[in-house]
Amino acid sequence: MTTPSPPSDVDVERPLALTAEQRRQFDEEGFFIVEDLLTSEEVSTLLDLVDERYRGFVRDRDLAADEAFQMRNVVSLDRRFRDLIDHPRILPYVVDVMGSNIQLRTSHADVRPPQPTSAAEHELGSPDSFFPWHSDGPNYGWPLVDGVVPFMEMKVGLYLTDLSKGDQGEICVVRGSHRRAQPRDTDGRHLIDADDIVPVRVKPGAALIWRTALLHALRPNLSSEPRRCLYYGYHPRWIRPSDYDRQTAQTLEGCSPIQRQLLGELGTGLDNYSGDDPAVHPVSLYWRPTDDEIPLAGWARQQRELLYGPSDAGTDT
Ligand SMILES: O=C(O)CCC(=O)C(=O)O
Repeated sequence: MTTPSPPSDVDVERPLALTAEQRRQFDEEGFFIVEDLLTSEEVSTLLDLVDERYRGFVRDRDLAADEAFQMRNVVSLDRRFRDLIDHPRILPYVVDVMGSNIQLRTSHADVRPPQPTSAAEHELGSPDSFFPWHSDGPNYGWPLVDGVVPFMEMKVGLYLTDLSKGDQGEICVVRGSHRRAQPRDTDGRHLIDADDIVPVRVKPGAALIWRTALLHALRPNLSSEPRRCLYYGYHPRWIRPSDYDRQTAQTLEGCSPIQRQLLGELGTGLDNYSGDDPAVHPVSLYWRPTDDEIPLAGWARQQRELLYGPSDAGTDT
């Protein structure tokens, strides 16, 4: 199979952050890892924040103290979660792989407290395990091309606890599964070559940049520490987000134009989604945005000029 083509506003020749090897891994294997993407101070702040919010949910929703819990749309819970959407060390990777006409599809914090050893009795990711193999997608599925999901979205996983030793609740991905049809046997078990399973064993502060079409599952957390991590998913603006329709005024308050874009608004702060002449010539600003509406495009161009000097190619919008 040939390497999937990137979206057209991805400038493969002049990346903002991606190395050639990361580009290859992302296309062929579906993921790459960036160690130490977050500083230890950032990790510690985010851990405190996740713990504080988790305690609140345990209290308000009467969760069992050892219950795994996923907090969704965390950008609306705290500015510090919100401000990760355009973190200066993350955004260049996101733009390199998805281009600039993008927005946030989802943001979540996942807490997985220690589990009993019985959690390891089921085969990794089997339908009867605590976290079966799946790839992310909407109900009724993505469109398929020759049985394969085209490139629709990516996620950044940010790991806040140690996952380097194994059986600490680490995510496992099936290398290259985004490029194949995903057959199952008659019991619904995914047919996976064990050699393709990659446990993401990393230290706190590492990031996983991955195509969500990859099959993924979790190892049990048999350590004594709850596993905490964050995921930020991005996709083109002409797809609908999963965590929100419109973010609240409170979440949008004080956002930069780029943050407004990433939160599903227009960078201008205006509400004219059908264009300026909707009665005669409606034009969706999801489809036909300008640089003002998607300020990420101009930002990307500026960053490339700083890195590579001026170009008249104009490839990023
Ligand atoms: O790492 C996790 O807890 C779950 C990750 C996952 O399934 C996802 O982000 O889609």
